[in-house]
Amino acid sequence: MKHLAQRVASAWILGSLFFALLGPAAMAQTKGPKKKYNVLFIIADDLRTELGAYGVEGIKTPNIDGLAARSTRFDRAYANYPLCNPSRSSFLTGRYPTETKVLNSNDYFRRIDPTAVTLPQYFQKNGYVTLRSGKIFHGGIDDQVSWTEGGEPTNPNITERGNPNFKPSQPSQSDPAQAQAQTEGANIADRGSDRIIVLDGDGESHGDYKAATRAIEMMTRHKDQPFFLAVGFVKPHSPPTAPKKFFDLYDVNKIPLPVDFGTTPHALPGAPDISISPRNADLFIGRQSPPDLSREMKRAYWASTSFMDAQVGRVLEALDKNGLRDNTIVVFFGDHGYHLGEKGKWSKAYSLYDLNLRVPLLIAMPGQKATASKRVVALIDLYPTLAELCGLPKPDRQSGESIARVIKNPNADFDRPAYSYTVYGKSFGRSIETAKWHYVEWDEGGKLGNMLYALDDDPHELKNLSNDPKYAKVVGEMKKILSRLP
Ligand SMILES: [Ca+2]
Repeated sequence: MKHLAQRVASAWILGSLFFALLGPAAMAQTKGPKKKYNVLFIIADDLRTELGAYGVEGIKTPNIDGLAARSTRFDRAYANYPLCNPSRSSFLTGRYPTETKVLNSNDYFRRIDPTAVTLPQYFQKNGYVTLRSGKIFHGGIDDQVSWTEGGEPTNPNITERGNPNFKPSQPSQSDPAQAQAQTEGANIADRGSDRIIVLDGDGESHGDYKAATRAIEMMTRHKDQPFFLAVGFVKPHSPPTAPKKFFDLYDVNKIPLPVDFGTTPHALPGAPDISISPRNADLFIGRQSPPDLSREMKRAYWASTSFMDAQVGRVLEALDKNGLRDNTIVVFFGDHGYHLGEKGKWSKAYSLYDLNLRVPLLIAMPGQKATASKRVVALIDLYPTLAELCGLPKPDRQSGESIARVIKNPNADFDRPAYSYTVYGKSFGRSIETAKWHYVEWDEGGKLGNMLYALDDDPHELKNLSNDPKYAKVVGEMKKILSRLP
């Protein structure tokens, strides 16, 4: 023992001598902490996996595809609720919608849980500058304490549950993305039976263009300190909007319609009626969607997506111009999926079908190569993931799990069902996605129906297997998983 102690002591003396000779600067170089990563957190609104990077033929999304070429692409990433406010409140706090209790477009999560610590707020507590540009939380329900810069007071009218004086939130003057509704009024061209908006030039008048400009300005000004920059684009959320040049990218006759296309929203035979709401909420509202107008509408969604892609490109270009690519983690994703005529539906509300829950998710670590993962992950996993990737302490009260290991190795073990929820009138639906199955229960115990799909064999979810006795055991396993979830 004495011998060992002497050896340790002499090693220590030698070490001290070494650093004394080289001085503190060398010590910092050899042992000091690495420069903290920045986070560039980009959200698109109502964007399903409708991107070139996800194998969709014909759509033009060169900038997001370029990001995918240096990212881990998640092929089975899911929103935890198919609606803006509940989804965003969930992934920004790392809690399931059934835990945040935010289940509509009007509730403010902090009113329900004043102690919530949001993802940007957590970064701020850990020494980051947190910057917001555009729609991150839902319109009118920003969380000002989350942001060092760019936050806005929450509109009290929108957040009071059951308030008889409730008014929809007014577009904000100070935030360009929220003000987009005002600027969009200028160049309306009615194409078909729904409102499709064609902008002039590069779309400089639009909130998404302005949100990118503001993000670039913030990034440039804060490039020397660790930042968490959240940029939220409202496209391709309805109304479909883009400058003319993005419509011109597409020949309307070549826009494909889905295999289960219909002119009115309806569940397929064998699926519960409640699985498709009879009324569209976003596009073709309260009217039929014949094939020619549907092609026109889908083209407009594509144009709108290409316009948003161009704004992502501007922000990524600024990242490079500022020399920040080597120390910035880039995350790009959508807040939930969408129906573009599948099962006759043109919106997102109340659907728990796979395409309505699945979102694009790209995470680019500095210096990594393109890779793709088939692991089932969920948006609530983002919070603990970004904390781990940036070396922050493990955050409290997280219902998701870090997927950092899947980013490093796309085949790493990660076996957690993605759990999604929706309210539908006085009923509700619960969905779980596993490696092999997608299971949905409508109302308590499936009182209003259930659905089971084998996605590898039936990617469009055409054949509900839940009532086939052959799959009774699988249904039993799925019920067991659901029973453990909040
Ligand atoms: Ca949305």
